[in-house]
Amino acid sequence: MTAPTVAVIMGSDSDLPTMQGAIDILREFDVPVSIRILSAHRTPDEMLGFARTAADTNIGVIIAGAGGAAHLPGMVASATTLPVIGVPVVASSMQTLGGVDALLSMVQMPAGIPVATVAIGNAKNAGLLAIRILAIADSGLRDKMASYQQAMHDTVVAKDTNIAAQRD
Ligand code: RP5
Repeated sequence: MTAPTVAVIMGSDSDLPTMQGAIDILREFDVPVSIRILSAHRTPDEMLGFARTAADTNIGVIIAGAGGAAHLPGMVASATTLPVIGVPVVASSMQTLGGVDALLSMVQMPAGIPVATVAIGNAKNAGLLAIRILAIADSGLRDKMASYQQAMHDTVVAKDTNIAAQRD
């Protein structure tokens, strides 16, 4: 069986610089990524077509980023059984409310249709959460995640040692 893919979808190519954070960390962990531009408002048929068939493909987790009236993650979640992680984007090409508009659109889902929403612009955490979900059934990925966390730990300890040397 081939390794599950994480689908990174976004409402516009203007979201790509933000969503790159998810793509980069997934590639760092050697997780296969498929990238799509699917707009809940501009290409609703394509978005629903994707969502309705995603669970029948090799996709294991969907990461969906959008800005403004960000309905993409919620609408996709309504038409799939796969876990959906939402990334609120600060839309670059329109007047926005600093991403709070997108955050509230994603996080205030009605009971029954969950979207696991990360912080505004924090696509990296969406990627890491997707990896943790896939790691439930993949011990190799679990080991990589443990190493990643250990490296972060060691970095902070080194910084603490360094700052202590300057302080004392
Ligand atoms: C949303 O509208 C997209 O996710 C994007 O963040 C925002 C603006 O899109 P563009 O006008 O830049 O294509 O649907």
